Amino acid sequence: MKTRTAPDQLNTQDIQALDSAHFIHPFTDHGDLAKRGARVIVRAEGIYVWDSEGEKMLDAMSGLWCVNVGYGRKELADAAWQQMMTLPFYNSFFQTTNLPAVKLAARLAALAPKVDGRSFEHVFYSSSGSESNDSNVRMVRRYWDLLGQPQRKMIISRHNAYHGSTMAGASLGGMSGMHAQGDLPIPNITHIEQPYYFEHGLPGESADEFGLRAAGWLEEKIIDIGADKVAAFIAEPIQGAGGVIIPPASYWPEIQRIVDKYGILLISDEVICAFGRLGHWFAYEKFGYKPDLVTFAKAVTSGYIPLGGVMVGDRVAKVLIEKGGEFNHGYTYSGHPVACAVALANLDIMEAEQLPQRVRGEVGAYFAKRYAELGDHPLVGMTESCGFVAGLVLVKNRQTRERFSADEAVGMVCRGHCFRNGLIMRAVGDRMIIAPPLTMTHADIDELVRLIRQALDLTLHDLHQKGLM
Ligand code: PXG
Repeated sequence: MKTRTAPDQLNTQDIQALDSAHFIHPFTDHGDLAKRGARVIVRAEGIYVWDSEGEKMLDAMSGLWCVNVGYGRKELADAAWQQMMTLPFYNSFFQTTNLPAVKLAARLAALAPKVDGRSFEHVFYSSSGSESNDSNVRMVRRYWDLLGQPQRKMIISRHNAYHGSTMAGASLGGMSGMHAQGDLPIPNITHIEQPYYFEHGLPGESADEFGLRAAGWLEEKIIDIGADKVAAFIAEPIQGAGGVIIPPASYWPEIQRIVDKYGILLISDEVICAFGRLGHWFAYEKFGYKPDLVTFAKAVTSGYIPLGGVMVGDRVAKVLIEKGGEFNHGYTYSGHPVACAVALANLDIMEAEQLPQRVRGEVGAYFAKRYAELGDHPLVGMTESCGFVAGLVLVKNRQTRERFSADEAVGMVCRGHCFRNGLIMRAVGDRMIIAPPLTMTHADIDELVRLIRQALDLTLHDLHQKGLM
């Protein structure tokens, strides 16, 4: 029987039943969820979230790679409230604009570092990373059309990349499971292999040798397709959803050499990596490359309200603006005043607390050192981190690097132990990954590492019991 009770009077089972009856979740097997019942998250403060049973969990994933300033920031709620009372919404289609959108665009332009005189003076707004990457496809195609090279249509991406879940986003992404369900990729998108040294490095090959070889796959693909047909290369600085795949130092400079050589556009998808996550406002600065377009979302508002967009570099902006006339593309919420006001308040916090500097400095170094200590655990094949993202590989045998098979689902076993013991950590196959809030103190980092080690111990015990080790 359906009852209409105030939500705060519902108990966990009631909420789970309603959830199961009415809410289709993203990336979820609903048959399985119905059996288990969803975990109901009810509140959050700092680096912790609480569920409806009162369990407290350290959120080492910052929500979903986005709550960079941590939870409970009153300044962000105040900014939203004030903007809603002043101008909750107005569109920016018909030669109108609004103050928060203008201020934010100018602020982002000032934060984006110039490389070799190339700068980012323009911003195109959306409400998510997926939409932003759809906009990238539109902008890239328009750019080449306007330059009289409409045959330059092909966008090259990488296997195991994540660029979103819309038709173009999922096509740009390299997730085979997503392609299989939607007749994807859409035409004119192709993929090369990812720069994952642990998986694709050859015996005796150094990480830097591998990085050059992996970048070389781009050049091979360009030659294969014909350089005059290639529009752009898109990549995450570090692959996030793919499992925190950190490319060797030699990779990005070689990619830059290749895109320059063939004149193709470079799109840096920084939905995860921007806004301090790697110790810089934008991640291309960390790796020293020169993108033409930069995708952002998530931490631009620390996830408090949806906002995304594209930083449009001079090369593309000049053509779109000077030659383009009307660009037939945009969203109702492009430049949403409340989202932009929250983003401005979020950037204020990041600047006042010097969060990128913290991550790049002593706190980041402490995080890297403590995280690396997990590498001595009998289940861990290797650890790696960069700024405030980190991953480790669970292996059967540290000496031989023997991996678990996919059906042993070792990551999910470990993730289960994390949840039950007050830690939110993400599993991607046999990789366990984290992206904690940038506000973590030394004590928080100690607690995080203690909880991870505890989950690893419990996983090891579990595997022994099941005879899998
Ligand atoms: N690009 C990148 C690099 C991302 O990480 C998107 C685009 C799409 O953003 P939206 O806002 O449309 O979701 C993302 C999103 C995971 C996970 O399981 C990661 C993302 C989204 C959902 C799950 O790690 N990243």
